[in-house]
Amino acid sequence: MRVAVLGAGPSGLAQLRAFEAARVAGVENLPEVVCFEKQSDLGGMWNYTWRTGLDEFGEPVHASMYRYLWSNGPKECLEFADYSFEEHFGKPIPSYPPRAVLRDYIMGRVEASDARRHIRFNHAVKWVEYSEETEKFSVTVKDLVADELVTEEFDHVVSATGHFSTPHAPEFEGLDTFAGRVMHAHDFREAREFTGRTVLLIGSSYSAEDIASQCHKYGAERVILSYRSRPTGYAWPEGIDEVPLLQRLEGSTAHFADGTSAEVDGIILCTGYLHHFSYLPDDLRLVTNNRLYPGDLYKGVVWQENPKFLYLGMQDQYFTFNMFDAQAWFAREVILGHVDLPPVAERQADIAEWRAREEAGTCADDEIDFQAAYIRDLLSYSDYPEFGVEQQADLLKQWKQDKKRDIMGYRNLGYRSTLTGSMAPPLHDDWINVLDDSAESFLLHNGVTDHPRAR
Ligand code: FAD
Ligand code: NA7
Repeated sequence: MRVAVLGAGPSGLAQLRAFEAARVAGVENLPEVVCFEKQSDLGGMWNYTWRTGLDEFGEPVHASMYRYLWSNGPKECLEFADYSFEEHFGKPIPSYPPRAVLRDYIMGRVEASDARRHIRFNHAVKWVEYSEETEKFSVTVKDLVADELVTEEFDHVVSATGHFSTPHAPEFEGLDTFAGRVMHAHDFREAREFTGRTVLLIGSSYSAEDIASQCHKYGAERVILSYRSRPTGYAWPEGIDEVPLLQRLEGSTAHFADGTSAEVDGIILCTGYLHHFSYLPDDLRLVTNNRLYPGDLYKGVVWQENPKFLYLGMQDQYFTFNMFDAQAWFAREVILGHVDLPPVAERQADIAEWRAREEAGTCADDEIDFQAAYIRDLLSYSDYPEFGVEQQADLLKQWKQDKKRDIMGYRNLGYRSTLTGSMAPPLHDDWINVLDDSAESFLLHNGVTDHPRAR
C-alpha cells in the first residue's frame, strides 16, 4: 500500500509522525509513505521568505507569515502531546515565542524521527485523479529542480496543503487609482515599511489585529482598522483607531461608512483566505469557507465522496499543532483499516450533527469548547497521547480574556503546560519593547543557553 501526503507543514508532518509512531510501536505491514512538498524545506507556513507572488520556480509563494511575527496564542495550547517544549528547549520558555522559535520546535520533533526521509522537497503537486477501475490515485507532481512532471500511483492521498495562503481580496472603489501601496496580508512582510506613515487595514480578525499591533510597534504614525461586521473591540493604544467599512477611495482619501474620512499612505487587505486546491478535480475538492467544521468531511478528515482521500488542517483554528496530530493519528487508523468507517448515510448524519452543534455556538468560548469536543472525539479512535484538551480549552478562554484586557501586553504573560505542569516564565521584557525577534535573541534573553540555536 502507498500513501501520498501532500504538504510538509505541521499537518503533513503530523501524518508522517503518526506512521512513524506506529512503526516504533511495532505495527506491521505499514504502507510506504511519500510526502510531496513544493518548498525546499519543511515547516509550511512557519518558513519565512521575503518572496511574494511567485517563487524562483514560478510557483505561487505559500508563505503568509511576516517578519516579527510572534505566536498569537499561548504555546501551551499547541504543544505536541509526544514532544513538549521543555523536552525541546531543556527548560520552560515564555508562552508566546516568536515565529523562528516555534519553527525550531516543529523541526525538533521531525529531526528526532525518521520523517524527513519520506519528503520529496521542491515537488509541487499539480493534479490528483482517482480511477474507479484501478481503485488508485494518480498523483502528478512537478519536480521543480529537474523541471519535469512525474506521475505515481497511490492507494490513499492525504491533502495537507493548508488554507491560509491564497488571498481573498475583495474590490473597493478607487483602489485601482490609489497612489500608495495596496496589498493583501498574504504579501505583508516588513512592518517598518509603514514607520511614520498611516496605514489602513481592512478586516477585524487575527491578521488585522496582529498586523495593526506590528505596525504600531514598529512606528507607524497611525493605523486605521476598518471592519465589515464588528470592530475588534480591543482597547487600542493611541495611534490605532477602528472605523466602519471602507466605502471608496478618492486619491489617497479613504471614505468610511460612518461618513468619516482619512488620508492614508498604504492599504492592507486583511480579508482572509480561500480554500484553494488547484491540483484537485471537482469530485475530490473541498469547497468551504473558514469555519470550525467544514462540510463533506467525516470527523473533519475523511472525504465523504471517496474515503480514501483525506484532508488535514482544513478547519478554522483555535487549537493547531496538537489538533493536526489528533487528526493525523485518526487518519492513520482509517488508512490502516483499524477504524471501521460507518456507511455513507451514517457519516453524513455525524457531519450534520457536528455542524449543527457548531452553529448553535454563540460566542468564542462556545467555539473553543466545540473544537475541544471535536478533538476529544478524534482521540477516542487512536493511541495519540493524552494532552489535557479541556484544560487547554480553559487556557484558550483565559487567553481571550487576557487579550481583551491588554491587546498590546498579553504576550508578556505565562501559562502552565498541561503536559509537564511547568509554569512558563513571563517574557524577559515587555513585548512592545522587544524589536529583535530572532530565535537566538529570544532564547538567550530567556535563559536558554544550552540549546543549539542559542550558542
Ligand atoms: P501550512 O503550514 O500552510 O503547510 C502547508 C504546506 O503545504 C506548505 O509547506 C506548502 O508549501 C505545501 N503545499 C501547498 N501547496 C502545495 C502543492 N501544490 N504541492 C506541494 N506542497 C504544497 N497558528 C498557530 O498555532 N499560532 C500562530 O501564532 C499562528 N499564526 C499564524 C499567522 C499567520 C499569518 C498565518 C497565515 C497562520 C498562522 N497560524 C498560526 C496558523 C497556521 O496556518 C498553522 O499553525 C499551521 O501552519 C497550519 O499547518 P498546515 O500544515 O495545515 O498548513
Ligand atoms: P479570517 O479570520 O478568516 O478573517 C477574515 C476577516 O476579513 C474578517 O474580519 C472578515 O470580516 C473580513 N472580510 C472578509 N471579506 C471582507 C470584505 N469583503 N470586506 C471587508 N472585510 C472582509 O482571516 P485572517 O487572515 O484574519 O486570519 C486567518 C489566519 O491567519 C489565522 O489563523 C491567523 O492566525 C492568521 P467579517 O467579520 O466576516 O465581517
